[in-house]
Amino acid sequence: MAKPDLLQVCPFSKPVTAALDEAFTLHRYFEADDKAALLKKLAPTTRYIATGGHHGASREMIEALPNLELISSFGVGYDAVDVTAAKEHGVSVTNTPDVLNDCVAEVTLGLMLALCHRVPQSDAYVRAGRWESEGNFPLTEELTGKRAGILGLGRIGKTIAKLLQAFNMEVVYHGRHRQEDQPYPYYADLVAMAKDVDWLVVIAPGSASTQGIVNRAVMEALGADGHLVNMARGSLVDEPAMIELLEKGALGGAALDVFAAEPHVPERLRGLENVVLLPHQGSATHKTRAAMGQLVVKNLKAHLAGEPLISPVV
Ligand code: NAP
Ligand code: 8YV
Repeated sequence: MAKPDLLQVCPFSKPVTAALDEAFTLHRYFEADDKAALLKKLAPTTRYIATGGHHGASREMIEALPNLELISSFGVGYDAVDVTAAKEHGVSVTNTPDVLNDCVAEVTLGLMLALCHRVPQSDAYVRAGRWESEGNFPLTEELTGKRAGILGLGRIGKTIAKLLQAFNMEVVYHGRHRQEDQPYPYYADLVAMAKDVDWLVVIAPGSASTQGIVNRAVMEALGADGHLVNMARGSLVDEPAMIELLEKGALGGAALDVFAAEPHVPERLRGLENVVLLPHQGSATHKTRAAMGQLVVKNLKAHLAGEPLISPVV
């Protein structure tokens, strides 16, 4: 029997590609010179899309494939998939939750430690021979005993909270709902929380409701001694306001894994001393990316076998 067609929106690792290739006939959208022609050719038969968190699936793509049944997306954040269009057309969407919680939390702590202990700067100091020529590096801050506010106490937020507690940090959180089963104090108001914390850790999804949620008022409340950590999406933070506040010292520092227009990072931000910048590394380990890839494949194969989806979001 012929394998069903699958539109592959972006490249995947070799094992994921091989596993997809076993069960589907792959059509590589990212390699097609004439993308509209490829969609037209696939329209009568294609029920599956496999995509990535950065590439997603647009309304145009969804509507070009009238037989589409499932979009399997790599990454827990699926903000690049037009879920409104998917719902309208009865198309299911899956993501890759949970398997990346530990990795993203670990990278978050790494960024926070790097920012407060000025790890990139002190490493550069040693490499430049300045320890020997100029003496000891200036004293730094530490995490121990500080208060952290988590914006988005979900799967990853809770994992981060546990690690912060190992540093004797006090954890509080903001979300749309109070979570009665959680031991941490809840703030219904984000500005109020920002005023009360030393670190604001952003780990809520990119969505219409979170667009620009970390605005100027929030960052001013965090203040000159406060630190912003963005592990979520660039869309949650007013990036121009953040840069301006960091430049004039009205915001103490920022540890950033995500940006408004990735992979572009504004030159003014790259020039600052009070920031640590990562190229969206939250889940970027061999182990975690392999587990995410397996979940992309498992969801597709479950649907193919007529079994329930493993991690549906729509
Ligand atoms: P999750 O389990 O769905 O948790 C999301 C949390 O955000 C929930 O606690 C939710 O609480 C809160 N939230 C949602 N909308 C909100 C709003 N409008 N205002 C305030 N809080 C809101 O998600 P997760 O698995 O932890 O992942 C979170 C996000 O992290 C992903 O969507 C992705 O964008 C990002 N991420 C980034 C990386 C990276 O590499 N940097 C890796 C993985 C994930 P309420 O419902 O109570 O509001
Ligand atoms: C990935 C992420 O880098 O899972 C997410 O939401 O942001 C990261 O794990 C990305 O989605 C890969 O496409």
